[in-house]
Amino acid sequence: MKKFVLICLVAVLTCALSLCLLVGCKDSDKEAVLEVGGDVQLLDGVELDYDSMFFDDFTDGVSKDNWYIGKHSWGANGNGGVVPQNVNYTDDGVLVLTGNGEYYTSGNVRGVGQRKDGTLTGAALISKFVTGAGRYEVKMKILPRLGACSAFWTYAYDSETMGNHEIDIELPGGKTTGIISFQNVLNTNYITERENQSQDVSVSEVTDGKLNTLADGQWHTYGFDWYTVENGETFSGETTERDTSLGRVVYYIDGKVTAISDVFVPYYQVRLWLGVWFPNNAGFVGTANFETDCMYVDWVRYTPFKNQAIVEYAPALSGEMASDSEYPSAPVATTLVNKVANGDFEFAAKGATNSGWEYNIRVFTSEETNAMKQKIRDEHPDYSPSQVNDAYNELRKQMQGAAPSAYCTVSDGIGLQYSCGVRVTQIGLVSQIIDSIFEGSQLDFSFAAMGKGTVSVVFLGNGDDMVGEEVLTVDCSDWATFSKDFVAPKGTRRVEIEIFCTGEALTVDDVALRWGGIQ
Ligand SMILES: [Ca+2]
Repeated sequence: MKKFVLICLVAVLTCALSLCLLVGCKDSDKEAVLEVGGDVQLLDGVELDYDSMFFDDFTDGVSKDNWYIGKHSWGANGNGGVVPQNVNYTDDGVLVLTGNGEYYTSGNVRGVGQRKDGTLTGAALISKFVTGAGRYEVKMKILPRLGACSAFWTYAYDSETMGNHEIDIELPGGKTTGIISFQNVLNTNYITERENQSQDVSVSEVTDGKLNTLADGQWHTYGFDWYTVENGETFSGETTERDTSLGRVVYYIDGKVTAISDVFVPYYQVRLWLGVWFPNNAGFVGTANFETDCMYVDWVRYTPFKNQAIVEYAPALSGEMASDSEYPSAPVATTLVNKVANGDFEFAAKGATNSGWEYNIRVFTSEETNAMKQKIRDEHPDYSPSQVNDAYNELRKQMQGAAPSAYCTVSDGIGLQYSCGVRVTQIGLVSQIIDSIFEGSQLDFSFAAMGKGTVSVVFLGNGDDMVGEEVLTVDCSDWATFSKDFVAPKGTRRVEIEIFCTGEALTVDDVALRWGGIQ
């Protein structure tokens, strides 16, 4: 018996020892392997050139020495371009890049592309210096709405060779699955417009579920390491022709590798770009169904690699740039972004129609049905039950056949202090959908109202299934302010604000859903 125990013990120890050796071996292997989901690290033999590092934390605003501010447009489908008015900074050194979506109506910003009304206008900085192989990093909060492309990229175009030397980190991703969301990021490198590799990466997959959405209102560091040559490869930088499999681009978020590309790696000097723009292409980044939101940048860093050849090139500027007087001259204060488009209803005074609000007719509640039938019975005591039903059905048909404008009015003079507001009567339903609000989002909902009804935030999940609801009840004869803080429940992917009347009328103004991100 003792002998048997001893044999077992020896066997267990031997197994444990060999397991340790195996694991140890694997661990040391892993340190040398650069893989998707692993930690970012430099390729063997490559060193960072700290002496030539560029770093900007925007503490003194936007440096005229370092950056151009874009004032032009690009993109096949037309937009308002990128404009200097959308570039700002805070007194604690955060660059604020504003994007105005389809529901922008305030009219102070004018577009410089096909759109002139301020809709689909973004913001971009373009480096005055040129860069090459090296480590590129940006600490930012992306603009968390669909339709706006938050991006960090390098770019040079050579019309003689049709060379398009470009490396992109773009959000939101999802174009390969058709589900555009901030759960994906796009990592793309090009050497010509057609020769590119685009990787549409699920952030959750590469972080083992630690990070599920990048629309979380938190700082993340996005970066890529651009190698023009790897071990065993040679490239002198003196020719514009080369093997398309040379070099490597390693993309990462918060130090975790999201994608690696070893084809179509650029090899020209480029400019560094940073910004938010509107591709106006639903299949690429979704539709910009919002009014205004922001991308925030804490800092940008470029650290060249030592001994990595590059084709020397001075990339032409691809459009007009802001004049010195158009640079932001004083810091701005930032507040939590109001996710509601045109919550003050003042667009009505300007004659705008594409405001984000929708006007519909809702179904009757059972209480309303009962009350209507009772009224018919009271007015016609001689009616049989089927005659009451017929009369009710006729009335319902009439009411539901009307135009929504019979029950939903947006106009001047009915809002707070005689401003513009919205009034809902009978079976009117005023609503607005707000995308990219995920579970755990901290929300502060508020509005002013008068009359009788409800104003709700409905939480929608996959397939727009309702996963929760916050209902605020209004019953007052004069204007009052209503507010409530809450956290988006599990499964939330977007929300809908719904305004119902439950009495004579409900008038609402200054609707705000302020988003504090996911804590
Ligand atoms: Ca108003």
